[in-house]
Amino acid sequence: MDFPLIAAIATPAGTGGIAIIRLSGEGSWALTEKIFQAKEPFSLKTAAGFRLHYGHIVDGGKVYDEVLLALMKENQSYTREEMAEIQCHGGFLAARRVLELLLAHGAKLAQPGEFTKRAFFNGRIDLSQAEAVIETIKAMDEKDLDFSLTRLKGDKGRSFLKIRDDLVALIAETEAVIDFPEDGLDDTVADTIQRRVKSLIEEMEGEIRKAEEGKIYRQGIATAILGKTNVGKSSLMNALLSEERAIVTDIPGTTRDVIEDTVLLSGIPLKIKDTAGIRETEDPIEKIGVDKTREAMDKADLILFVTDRDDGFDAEEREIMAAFGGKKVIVVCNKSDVVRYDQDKMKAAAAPYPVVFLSAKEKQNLDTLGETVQALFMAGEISQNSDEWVGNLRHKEAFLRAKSHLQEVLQSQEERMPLDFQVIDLRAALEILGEIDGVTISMEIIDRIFSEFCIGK
Ligand SMILES: Nc1nc2c(ncn2[C@@H]2O[C@H](COP(=O)(O)OP(=O)(O)OP(=O)(O)O)[C@@H](O)[C@H]2O)c(=O)[nH]1
Ligand SMILES: [Mg+2]
Repeated sequence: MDFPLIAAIATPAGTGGIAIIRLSGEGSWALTEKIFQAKEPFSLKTAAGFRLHYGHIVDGGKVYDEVLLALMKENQSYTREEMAEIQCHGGFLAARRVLELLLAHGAKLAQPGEFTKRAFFNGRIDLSQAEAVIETIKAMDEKDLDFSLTRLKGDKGRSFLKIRDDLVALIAETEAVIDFPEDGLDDTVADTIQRRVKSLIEEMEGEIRKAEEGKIYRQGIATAILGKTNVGKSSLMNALLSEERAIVTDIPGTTRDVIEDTVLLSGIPLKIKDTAGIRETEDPIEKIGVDKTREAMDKADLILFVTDRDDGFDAEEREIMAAFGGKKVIVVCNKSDVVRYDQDKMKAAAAPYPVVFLSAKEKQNLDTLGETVQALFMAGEISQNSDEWVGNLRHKEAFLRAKSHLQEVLQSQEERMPLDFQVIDLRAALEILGEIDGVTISMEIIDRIFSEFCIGK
């Protein structure tokens, strides 16, 4: 494809050692030749790719900056186009001036993500790799970074490729039965299709779960610590953070405002909110706090419900618990250093929620809480195998749609519809899987993906 010559500053604005300006497209080298004065004589004709050339950016006798110039040949660059990168002095002005000069000489300012988009259109990377570029840049957590880097390598994972291969094989075989009906659609054929579709559905569910787990590593689990006043919510927050973040006193109603921070518990990031203890109160400030607590509860993916009574929950607590709905909840029986819990009784009262007995003050048994979170949110596979490809939410959504087509196949079978109908759904599922690496995808989705990029990438 023929794209115009583009340029952009690839480093963030602000003070820094160097700033890098990128150029991509046919004519990149010729344009730099117009404004670059090399220290050592060099010619574009003989210049090697991937080498730095020292010199100055000069135009009309005016020196713009002292720079290093890197040249990359077509097919040997990030975009697969001819590229140049100019390393000039950091800070806002130097790079800005050089960029403006390039624009004055005919380069177009690059859109966000345009370099990576070209790498995609020019066939160097697939769509899932392009997404991995942005996810690598945005990664906030080691594990998240590992996932993105695996995807960036283009390694889609054996599981994904196997699903696709199995589906292709199934389509081919089903179509063969349609083309040679003399072989007949007997029950064994139907059974085979059913068995294979079911196993494909299972494998897709595995991918969906992994993508969800990936989201947890990307964004953290939104967690709210809830409970009555004085049960030790702020103490639990502090224990998890290993710092005295929230004020702890023996006066009920100490916490008035929601305090938020992020902790890693058994390697899982939690975005924790410590909240005001829930109770009926006439104090207007505390009332606002309690309202905020309810809001935090609504937004949470995980609730840590703290209690310190050894004889089950009281009426007030049961009222709070009734509002949990379908959320994931762990009941934390705190102060286990002084409270003598009847563990079986507490577990029975808390059912169906799991119970952890711990002491926030003495920092006892916090690991068990981590293990319980892990059991609730992780299938346990990816946490052990960080090499595994983990798709993002767009991939998850694609697997969900593909899966629903496979369910249609089972439905058609049950209704004894002709095989042609089943093939239509199998093909639809395959087409949706193609969206994951961009083999079959609309411009609209491509634009949406690249709109998240920064300029210069
Ligand atoms: N012995 C013991 N005391 C604890 C433990 N956790 C908290 N406490 C004490 O319980 C009291 C209340 O603790 P906080 O952490 O302020 O309780 P809270 O739930 O945040 O209270 P409010 O913010 O008022 O709702 C303090 O005196 C803590 O020292 C624990 O594990 N063991
Ligand atoms: Mg508190």
